[in-house]
Amino acid sequence: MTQPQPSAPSDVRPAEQTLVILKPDAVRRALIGEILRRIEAKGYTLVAAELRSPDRAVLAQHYAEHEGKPFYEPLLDFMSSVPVLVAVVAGQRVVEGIRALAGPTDPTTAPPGSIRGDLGRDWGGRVTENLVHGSDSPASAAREIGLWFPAL
Ligand code: IDP
Ligand code: MG
Repeated sequence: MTQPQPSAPSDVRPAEQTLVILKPDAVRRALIGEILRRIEAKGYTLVAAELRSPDRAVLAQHYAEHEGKPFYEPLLDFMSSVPVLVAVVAGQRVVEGIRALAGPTDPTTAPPGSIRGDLGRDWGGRVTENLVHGSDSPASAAREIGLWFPAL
């Protein structure tokens, strides 16, 4: 009887990478382990992870698309309030996979089962605290990984 042959590496689509940030509320609430557990349980791979106290300049570049919005300055203040866990995560279609795991921006209405839906809520502040950042497209992922991990 013939055994099934293992797939040749050429049968596997190349892995994609995305930038994930566990934001100050995740760090403060000691949810780093729980959030990384969900990412690993989904099957994605950590390529890099580091606790960082980012410069305001890095945060300004990271959130450049939001410059001028009412929550922009509070967002930068919030993101520099406590060290954040910045990570590069890899896997096929990981950009959309991490966005799905995180759930939509508003934690009050984010579906149960998602990180924001299960673990987040409205705390009444000027910034929506929603625990986790994930790049919103492969192009954003490449830009953000280049910003946070220029050596990768
Ligand atoms: P995303 O993190 O789901 O991609 P974005 O629209 O890119 O959401 O916004 C970046 C971050 O800015 C959000 O995750 C949240 O922390 C904050 N934010 C977005 N919209 C608002 C708002 O209307 N009020 C307060 N904070 C906001
Ligand atoms: Mg975004």
